[in-house]
Amino acid sequence: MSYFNREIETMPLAQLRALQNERLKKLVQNVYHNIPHYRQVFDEKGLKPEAIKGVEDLPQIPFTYKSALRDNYPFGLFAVPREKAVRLHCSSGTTGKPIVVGYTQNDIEVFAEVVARSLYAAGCRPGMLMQNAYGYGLFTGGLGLHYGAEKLGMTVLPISGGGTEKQIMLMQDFGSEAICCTPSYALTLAEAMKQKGFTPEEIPLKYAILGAEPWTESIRGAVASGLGVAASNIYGLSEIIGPGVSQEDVEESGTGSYIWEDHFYPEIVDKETGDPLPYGKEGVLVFTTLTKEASPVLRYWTNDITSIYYDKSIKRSHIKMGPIIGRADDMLIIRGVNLFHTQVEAALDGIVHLSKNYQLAVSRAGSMDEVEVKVELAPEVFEALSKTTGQVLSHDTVVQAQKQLQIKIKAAIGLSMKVSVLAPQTINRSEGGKLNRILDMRK
Ligand code: DLL
Repeated sequence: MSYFNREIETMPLAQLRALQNERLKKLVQNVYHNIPHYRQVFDEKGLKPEAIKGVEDLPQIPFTYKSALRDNYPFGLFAVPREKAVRLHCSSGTTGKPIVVGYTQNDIEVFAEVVARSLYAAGCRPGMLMQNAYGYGLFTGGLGLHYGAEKLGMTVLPISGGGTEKQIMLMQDFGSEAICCTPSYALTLAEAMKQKGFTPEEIPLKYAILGAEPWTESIRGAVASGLGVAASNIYGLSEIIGPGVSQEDVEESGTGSYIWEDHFYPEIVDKETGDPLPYGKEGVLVFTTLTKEASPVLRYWTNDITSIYYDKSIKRSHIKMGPIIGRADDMLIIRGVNLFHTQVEAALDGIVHLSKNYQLAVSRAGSMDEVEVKVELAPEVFEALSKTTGQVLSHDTVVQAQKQLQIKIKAAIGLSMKVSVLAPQTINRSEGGKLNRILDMRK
């Protein structure tokens, strides 16, 4: 099959709704009869599965929170016997135990299909060489992108995350045309290649498919100029399927990412009341998996904050979502001020000596919350300074950059924060290459 999947991706809205309604009715019957948790949720509300006739009835159904996956660990939310799942993935939970999701053979095919669609939208074509630098393993990124790229007919290099030297060597030797990784790793690669003296024109990459953590237009700019690529956003979460829930079209850059709504039905709801919000309003993103067999979910509360909207001047009929501007559970309240870490990222924009690799360390001194912004120096600045002084962190240039950031943060956000400038690669990355943006030491 070829991707673009014209029949599905340009399906008239009325037809798409009819398809969603059909799928939803089946899904509700399935979860009611096969997952005790959902039967209990429905019974407690006195809600009959037959009452759900289409997507407009979804608000009658209570949300599914991460806690439901945790409480039913490991396989309690499966709609099929564990033996029918051909694969399991895990993602970190709020406690020590991860949350577990299963995939039937058909789920694996749907997963590959939505990722193949996504990669096509990102500019990838059959025959191109894809360097897959997402972590392979329990994380959905590696295998998710892998199967999708194969399905599209690409040549996949399953190099996984890390090992920057080898990434660069194989990229140059093999001529990788596309790379998928986290935005922070794309920046690391760009910095490393610059240090080695490569110009963007000497890098074979054309496309970068970035996701698994929030990022901004300023990061897009840095990756585009550093690697000489067109970078697009891929979004997803384990509880829904993994990467490929939504994807930005490379030719519609900055206008949002298409949600493949024949499989994943989105809603935006108020983060306090749970009430549905109109298109274009920001709130918590909620998903219902319309076709998942092993781990279906109804109204999964992602905690991701964004908006959804139909964009008329575009190639596909599916709804789009904006960038993730924060997490409902990640929003910090610091001395009464609401704070998203992306606001600090925006303040970093234009401070050339600092990289975009940062972390907010939140602590409490007495009753006052304190935020320390830890930010890594740009590698080339670090190197130049080490050569001249050997005393990187007290150098004037560093102090200046530090002050500049402090002043910008105060002006833009209204908070005074301590800024610490660190050597490159000193902030911890977690499994999958993600940089934890918030280190909350108050709890
Ligand atoms: O991160 C799946 C994925 C892999 C997506 C590779 C894209 C590429 P989880 O580990 O379950 O799954 O984490 C899901 O990561 O709820 C968001 O908060 C965040 N996230 C994922 N993609 C994006 C993105 C994978 N493009 C959680 N922009 C989600 C912002 C993202 N946040």
